[in-house]
Amino acid sequence: MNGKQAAGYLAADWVKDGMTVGLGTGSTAYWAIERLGQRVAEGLLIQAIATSSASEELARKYHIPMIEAAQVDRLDLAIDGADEVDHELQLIKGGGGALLREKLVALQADHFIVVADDSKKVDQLGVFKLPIEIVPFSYEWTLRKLRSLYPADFQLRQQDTNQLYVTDNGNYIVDAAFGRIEDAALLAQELDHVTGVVEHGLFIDITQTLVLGFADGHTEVIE
Ligand code: ABF
Repeated sequence: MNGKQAAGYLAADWVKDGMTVGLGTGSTAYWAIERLGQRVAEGLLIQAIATSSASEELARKYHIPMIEAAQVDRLDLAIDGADEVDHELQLIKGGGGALLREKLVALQADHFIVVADDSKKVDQLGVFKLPIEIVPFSYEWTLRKLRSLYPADFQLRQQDTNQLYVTDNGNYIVDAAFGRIEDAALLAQELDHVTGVVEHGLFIDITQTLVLGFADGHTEVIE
């Protein structure tokens, strides 16, 4: 069992009968969904919403009962991966492009659990490029605005050489190379106020539990 699987499997144990659960995206959340599927087959009664079509498909494959996100007013628990996590459990997410739905799901959850292998743990956020979702309308203006505000390198994410990446919500992603983010909470607040920015991958004060998995299969729980 590798670190991602160990973390995903352990996090799935937090789920109890009767819960409404948010299912994350990525190769670590994958294992949590698989383990939940096994538990559902053993009789666990839950309902779930997913942060991406890939996770929804996986959950359906495991016969996890799925409901519409719009039918949910709160979630008991959500489990998702991360691209970076610091000592205060602040995160960069969105490498997979699903940050908007991931943040909506995380914010609705009474308990948000991040699953990651130990390579995601950092002293300071920012080596991983921060994904920023922007609306296509006047996107060049939004990009110029971001460049005028920060000395970081901002690149529109490409799907391939001729095509921009488009999110599940029909928006574009800008990947911002900050290097080191000195004050992630402040940057998050500032980005919240840039017109044209829909959402960004800084998840500040949202995580209650980090389940970290290591290559030898052992896990560490940080709260
Ligand atoms: C999602 O998947 C993201 O927010 C993050 O970009 C990514 C982490 O993926 P993995 O677990 O595959 O490293 O949770």
